[in-house]
Amino acid sequence: MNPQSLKDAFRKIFDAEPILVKSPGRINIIGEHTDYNGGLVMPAAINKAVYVAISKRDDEQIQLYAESYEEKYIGNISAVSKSEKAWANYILGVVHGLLKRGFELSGFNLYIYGDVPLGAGLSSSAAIECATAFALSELHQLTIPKMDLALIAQKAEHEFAGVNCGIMDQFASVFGQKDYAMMLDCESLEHEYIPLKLEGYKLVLFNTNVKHSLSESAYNKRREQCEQGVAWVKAQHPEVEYLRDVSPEMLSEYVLPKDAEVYTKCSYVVAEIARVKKAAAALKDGRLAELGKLMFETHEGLNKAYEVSCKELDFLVEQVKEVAEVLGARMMGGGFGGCTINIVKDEAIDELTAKLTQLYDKQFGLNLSTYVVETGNGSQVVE
Ligand code: GAF
Repeated sequence: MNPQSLKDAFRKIFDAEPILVKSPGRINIIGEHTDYNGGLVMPAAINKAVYVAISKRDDEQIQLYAESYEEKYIGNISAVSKSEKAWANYILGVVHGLLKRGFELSGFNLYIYGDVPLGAGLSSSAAIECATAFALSELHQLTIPKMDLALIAQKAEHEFAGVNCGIMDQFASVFGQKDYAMMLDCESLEHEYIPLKLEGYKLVLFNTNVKHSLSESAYNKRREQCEQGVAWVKAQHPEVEYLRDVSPEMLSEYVLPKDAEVYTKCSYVVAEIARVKKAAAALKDGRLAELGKLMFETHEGLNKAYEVSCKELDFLVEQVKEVAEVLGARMMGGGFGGCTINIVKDEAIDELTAKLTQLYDKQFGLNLSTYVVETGNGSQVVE
């Protein structure tokens, strides 16, 4: 849907003139499950986004319309609480967060549409939250700093969607820049834009089109395991706040004797943070083969140690391991489904896609979707 037809659709439903904003989905090149450990991540925003058209109302009502579900939600600004409609919760969580921070909001009409594939690990939920936060800020001229928009959006995910996520997805959605990846320090929130120069290669996503039900509970459990590991180290080293402050030696000394599983999970995170540093240097120097190798290592860690992969993702990574034109591949995002991210030589993309599609269908009887990544800009007003 183009911006004009989106605005038309809004006018038809709400009989009012909207402001239109958008906020993109994201990829992550490397740095998985490190964000909530105060570690490093390297995401980029993509050119698929969630669009929010919005206008003020004269009353206190909140009227939401989701294009993809053809469904309406009606509530009131003075009594914002969780809804049975999962899609509405991402929006309501943001409204709740803004009110809690003392921002005054009027009633509003909101129309939501997006082309970020759902459940594909491309952060459609963060894109909804960030688009909503940005739209409400623009509508009420709140001039909320960008980082606060991302933090409010993250809080909405915690409180209204029940996932104790880190800041990576919301950060990427708000701060993305076309042709750049970002290396974000999730403790200090300092970040650096790194040109995504892939010289003859492209980032390709293969979407398993599965999302195993484990994903949310396992995500929260992993976070708890990491926090447990930190608590054991902290008892001896009070200065330690996150796993990013912990060394492999500390894990062997204080965590391994307590719980081998927690040790394995924490060790993956500590190793992954070190890999992001190496990957950033490799990307800056154009050493793509090295970057690719690190991505394969990340997958190995996510599969064997962190245990957030699944057979479909493993299959797709395994199939490209010996393909010379693929420099690296790994599962991307929280896990248990969604996409793999691959660095693939331009000329090889079509043939590889055809081959993998066939193999994936044969193995699982499932359709494989492919996206050749194009990066995009973060939250913005659309004229
Ligand atoms: C999900 C979460 F939302 C992110 O915060 C991040 O932890 C990611 O999984 C794993 O790296 O996308």
